[in-house]
Amino acid sequence: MFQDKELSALKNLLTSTGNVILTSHHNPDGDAVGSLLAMYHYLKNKGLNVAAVLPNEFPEFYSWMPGADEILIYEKQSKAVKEVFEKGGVVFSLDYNAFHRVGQMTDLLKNFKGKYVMIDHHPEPENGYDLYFSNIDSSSTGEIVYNIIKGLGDKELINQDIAVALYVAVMTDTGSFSYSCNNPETYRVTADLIEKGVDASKVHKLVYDNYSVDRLRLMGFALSERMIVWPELHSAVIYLTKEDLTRFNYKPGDTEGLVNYPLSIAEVNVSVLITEKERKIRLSFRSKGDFAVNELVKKYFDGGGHKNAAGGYSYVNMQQTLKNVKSVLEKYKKDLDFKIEY
Ligand SMILES: [Mn+2]
Repeated sequence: MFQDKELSALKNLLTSTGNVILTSHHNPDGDAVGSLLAMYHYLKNKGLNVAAVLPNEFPEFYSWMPGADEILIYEKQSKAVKEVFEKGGVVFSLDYNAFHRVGQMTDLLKNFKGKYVMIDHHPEPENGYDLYFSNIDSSSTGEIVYNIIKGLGDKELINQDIAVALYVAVMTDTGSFSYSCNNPETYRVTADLIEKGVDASKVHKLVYDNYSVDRLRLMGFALSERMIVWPELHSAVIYLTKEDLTRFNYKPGDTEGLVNYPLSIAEVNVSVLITEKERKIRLSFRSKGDFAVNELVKKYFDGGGHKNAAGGYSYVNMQQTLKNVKSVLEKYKKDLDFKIEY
């Protein structure tokens, strides 16, 4: 997948550096945590001095993953993280394509005195990196990490811990192999990971059958009380206010996957999850077929992402945000009127 030139540049970078810092994006998902931990174990086993850093806490249902307790969380351990960055060396951006995606860690990353490597599958990677492993056709960053390790001739170094981390990355970023899953290569990688000792059904249970009572009730409430369907726009939104989240003792990750549920309605082609945060409103878009939500989000909601999954922000109140979302979708009314057929 990647050229020898890039791989040998990476090899040189790794042999010449004394310090590696692995990072992933704000509000880390399974691909962020999985690709981070896979690289962490791999480089540590290679004898490198490596730190794994996340801007804020990952969801509790990833805490069972081997090495998860060794990840430094900037929000809680800013001093330790700053010390790691002061050492210089190489910083890796896993599963994100622009500096600002690390939220509160952005300045730290920008002022870093060392080399930058991006490993990611989002479109339009930002300039400023020394080395790119960017492929938008990969199911996940985890799949790219697998190909890098293999490309470096270290396939036999993929042990069970690395394989499990990579499997979590692929599984979560494909919605358990239900989207971004048309490339046979993804299954070759997955088959290999299972051969390395991944118990696929157990991993699925650990990630998905790990709800708190509050989380499941929040989901029920969201679907029955907070979902609006606009049949003429083939769209549905779920909106959750701060009060709603507090009522169900919201914890990070509690709304993960919720945005996909309205898409299970036959006529719905776009689903939007709108959640009220401290000083802004977060929007998460999902779509079916060829309707590209990343373009819409980039144009109107200060964000971006993949064709069928993108996220952005709104800086007005919830009622106004709902109105804005509806009027933006109205602009796409014609494009939204389609049916998935065999
Ligand atoms: Mn990803």
